[in-house]
Amino acid sequence: MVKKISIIGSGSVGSNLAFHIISHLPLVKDLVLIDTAGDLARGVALDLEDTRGFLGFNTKITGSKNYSHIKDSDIVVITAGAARKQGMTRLDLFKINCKIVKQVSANIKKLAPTAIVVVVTNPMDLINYMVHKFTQFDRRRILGMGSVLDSSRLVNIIHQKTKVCPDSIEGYTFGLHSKDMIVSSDKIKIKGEPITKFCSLADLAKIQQKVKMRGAEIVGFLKKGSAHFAPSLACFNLVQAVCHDRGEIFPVSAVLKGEFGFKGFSAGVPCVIGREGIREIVEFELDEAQKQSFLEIKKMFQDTLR
Ligand code: LAC
Repeated sequence: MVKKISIIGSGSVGSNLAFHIISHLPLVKDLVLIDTAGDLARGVALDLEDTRGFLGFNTKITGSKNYSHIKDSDIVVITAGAARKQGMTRLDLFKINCKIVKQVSANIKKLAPTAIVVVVTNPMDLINYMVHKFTQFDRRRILGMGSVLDSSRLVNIIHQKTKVCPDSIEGYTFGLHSKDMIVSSDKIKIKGEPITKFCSLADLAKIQQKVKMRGAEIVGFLKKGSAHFAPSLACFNLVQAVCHDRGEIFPVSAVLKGEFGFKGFSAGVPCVIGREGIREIVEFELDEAQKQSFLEIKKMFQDTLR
C-alpha cells in the first residue's frame, strides 16, 4: 500500500503532479513537496491544501526545502533540475542536472531506501541511468517517464490527423525521450488495424516527425520553461500504476541488462508496472532500424558518460 509520496522539485511539473495526486489518490496519507529554491515548496503546498474544501481529501501536504521530510516515502518523483530553454537540447542540460540529481539521489538513498523512484528530469534517459548509479537501487525500482509522455503526444497527433477517437488508438514510442525517439508503425494500431488503413504513408511520416519535435515545438512557443500539463499527467499515470498494482503496461525508461540484446544504458521499453516498480520488461524482436537506433543510444551513453 502506498502511503507516502514525495516530489522533488516544485515547479510546474511537480506542483501539477501533486494536484493530480490529491485529486485522484485519496488513500495517500502523506504528500511531500521539496524544493531548494527559497520557500517555493511551502507556498505551493499551502495553495494545494486550500483545494481541500472543494476536493475533500485527507492527505497531509508538506512543503519544505528540507529533505528530512521525505523519510520513508514509498514513491519519490524527481522533477528537480533546470528546464530547457529555446535552442537547447536535453543533452545540454545533462551536466547541470546530473549534479542536482546526485544530491537528490544521496538523500533518497539515505532517507527513503525502499522507495520506487520516478525520474522526470532531463535528459531523462541519461538522468534515469545516473539515479540508478547514484542510489544503487535495484533497477526495477527506477522508472523514467519520457516515453509515457511521448506516447500520449503520439496518440494526440494521430487523432488530429485521422479524427479517430483517442480511446481507439493504441501506440507508443520507445528508445530515447528526445528527437531520436523510435516511432515505429508496427507499434501503432487503430482497433487492432495498421495505421496505414487510416492515413497515407506520407501522413504517417509527418505524424512521426511531429511527435519527435513536439517537446521542442512547445519550448519554442512558451519562451520560458517547457511543457508541464502532459508531462505531469504522464508522471501521474506511472505513480498511479504503482499505487494500484494492476500490471498496467507503459513504455518506461529502464536500465537494460541484456534485454533486447543491450545493456549499460537506460531507454524506454514496454514494462509491466506494479507496486514493486518494473514487474517485467516486455521484450520483442527489434527490426534492423530499431536495432540501429539502440546502437546509437548505446553510443550516446558511452560518449556522454566517458
Ligand atoms: C518535453 C520535456 C518535458 O518533452 O522533455 O516537453
